[in-house]
Amino acid sequence: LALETRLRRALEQDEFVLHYQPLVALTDGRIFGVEALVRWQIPGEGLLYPNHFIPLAEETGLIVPLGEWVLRTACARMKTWLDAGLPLEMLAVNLSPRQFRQGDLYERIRAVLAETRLPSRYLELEITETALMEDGPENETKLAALKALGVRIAIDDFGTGYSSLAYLKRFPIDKLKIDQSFVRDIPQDTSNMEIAAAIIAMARNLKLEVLAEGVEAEAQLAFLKRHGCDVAQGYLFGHPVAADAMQATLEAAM
Ligand code: G
Ligand code: G
Ligand code: MN
Ligand code: NA
Repeated sequence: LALETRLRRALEQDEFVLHYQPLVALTDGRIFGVEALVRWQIPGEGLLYPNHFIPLAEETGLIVPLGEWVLRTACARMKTWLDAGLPLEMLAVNLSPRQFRQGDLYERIRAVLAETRLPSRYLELEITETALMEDGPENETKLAALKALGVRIAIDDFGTGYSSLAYLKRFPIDKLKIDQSFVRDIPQDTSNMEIAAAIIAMARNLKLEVLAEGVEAEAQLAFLKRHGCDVAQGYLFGHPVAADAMQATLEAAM
């Protein structure tokens, strides 16, 4: 079967799963949040990672129902974790460019929050620079509406998109997520170190939170801390894992 047909059927047959990766505060090392990351559990086969199916889902529009499933599933899980008393402050969910373009995005997000009874302040939407830069003016209104709803906005893969930086002062953004390509070769790659340090400094001056992605080594962590990075994510702290495993980790840390 063509991948598109399989993808469509997978959605009907509930073959997607969410993994969760810890978001860690660098001040005290605490897991304060999680990012939901989708995987495709093909029956009888292994887990398929998003790089293998998100682009096609985006192209075919299947990302809209898939993204809605991700949002609903992640919000519902977050609600059970909060009800269980786990000390989480944030759930991050990725929005694809096509999802962000939906005219009724605000209504859809509000509906999922109402349905799952997750207070909006716990939800952070991750949007890439590229998505934000498409179509311009109405995006400002769209983000303002989402902010008024109480959700938070993060720029994912910051530094890799085509952007003018001017949007940082126009748009109501809460957080920059420094792309892992700038973190990967710290402390060998001095250009990456300059870029990471500059993004952290800029974010702090603009009163934005800043998260470093892809932190794998103690030397990277030390560098990020020294430069005043708030929060981080990466294999050093934890891989993305299934919901039950994430819950066990969170319970053990209580
Ligand atoms: O773990 P990782 O392989 O999950 O993710 C690879 C890429 O897929 C990242 O760019 C990530 O943002 C994207 N991705 C993961 N989960 C989702 C999702 O639920 N929706 C969208 N749109 N992208 C996702
Ligand atoms: O684009 P986005 O930031 O949503 O995607 C996060 C991606 O980065 C996922 O594929 C996730 O599995 C991956 N990831 C998370 N932590 C690390 C890390 O420490 N190293 C590497 N190489 N990838 C990571
Ligand atoms: Mn992300
Ligand atoms: Na990223």
